[in-house]
Amino acid sequence: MKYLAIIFCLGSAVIATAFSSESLARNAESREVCGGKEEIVLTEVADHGFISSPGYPNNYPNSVPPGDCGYDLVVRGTEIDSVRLGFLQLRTITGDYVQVELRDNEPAQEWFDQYTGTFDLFLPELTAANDATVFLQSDEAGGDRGYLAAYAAELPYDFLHGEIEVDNKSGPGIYETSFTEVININTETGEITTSGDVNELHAKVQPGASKTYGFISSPNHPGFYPNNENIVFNLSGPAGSKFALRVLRAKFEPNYDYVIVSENGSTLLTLTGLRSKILYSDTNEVAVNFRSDFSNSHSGFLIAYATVQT
Ligand SMILES: *[C@@H]1O[C@H](CO)[C@@H](O)[C@H](O)[C@H]1NC(C)=O
Ligand SMILES: *[C@@H]1O[C@H](CO)[C@@H](O)[C@H](O)[C@H]1NC(C)=O
Ligand SMILES: *[C@@H]1O[C@H](CO)[C@@H](O)[C@H](O)[C@H]1NC(C)=O
Ligand SMILES: [Ca+2]
Ligand SMILES: [Ca+2]
Repeated sequence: MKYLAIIFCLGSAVIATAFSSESLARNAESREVCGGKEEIVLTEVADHGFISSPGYPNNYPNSVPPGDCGYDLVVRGTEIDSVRLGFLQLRTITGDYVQVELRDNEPAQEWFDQYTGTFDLFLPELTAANDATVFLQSDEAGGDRGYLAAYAAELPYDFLHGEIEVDNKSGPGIYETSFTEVININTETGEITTSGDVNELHAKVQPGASKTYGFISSPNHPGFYPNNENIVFNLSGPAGSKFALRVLRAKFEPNYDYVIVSENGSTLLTLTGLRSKILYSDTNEVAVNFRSDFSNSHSGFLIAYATVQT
């Protein structure tokens, strides 16, 4: 009786049919915590976002049963067939865990991983699969921040595997722009400003559900970026915080187009060609500089950023 009332409140046919009647009864308690797993469908027009444990960045609740506070990431595009998943923070304590399930078709394979502990600086690798399930389970006492993860559909095959064009440029790249666009992203106030065209800002920064995290990308991503770009994404967070940056996609003309991530004037990471990576800053200020020269472009980058309190 109790669980029927809760399903009625949710009004979601998808959640109701995802469980057999036995599992509904078993999960009735859990529905008071999260209401079951949420299905997230990735398509060509809705292909990236964030998932987190309940309450993140505050501590997750106690007594969350397995499978309740979770997400099923399902790819249903005509040109895309898998999802990339990258954690930006992952912290649980003994008795609690985050479970990650990855499934592939052709050949059919499944992987399960459970994470208990503090994974700052040692986050799991970026993974890709046809679909993914992520959920948190907790026991009756004690908790931590839980997790924040970014996901993005893998780009269509041609984008991923197509040759990176290298023309007969023999000298250094020529950067014909004198204008540097500075985009200031403040994760304390939530303010995002640009010295460039504010109407074009949405093509380079997409805030997440919280002001403390979001995505930055090359202009027009996953379309090809323009030549002669020079953009500095200036990320600043509250005193004492750090930034986690998760590179979900990166494809550039090698050597001539690139992203440099720096902190207080020192380079933390250079991205050119094709590469994926997670990194943490030491401080609350990070600059991400994207540059392209006068010719040849690619799909560019998609980076998830998050202010994390450790
Ligand atoms: C490649 O070289 C040819 C012959 O030297 C030249 O005509 C052409 O403009 C070059 N292409 C590029 C993109 O530099
Ligand atoms: C980057 O942001 C910080 C903090 O808001 C600010 O002090 C600094 O001037 C900004 N840098 C640029 C190049 O605008
Ligand atoms: C930034 O670099 C300067 C010069 O290298 C150094 O004196 C300063 O302590 C650094 N600041 C931080 C916050 O690391
Ligand atoms: Ca616990
Ligand atoms: Ca180029």
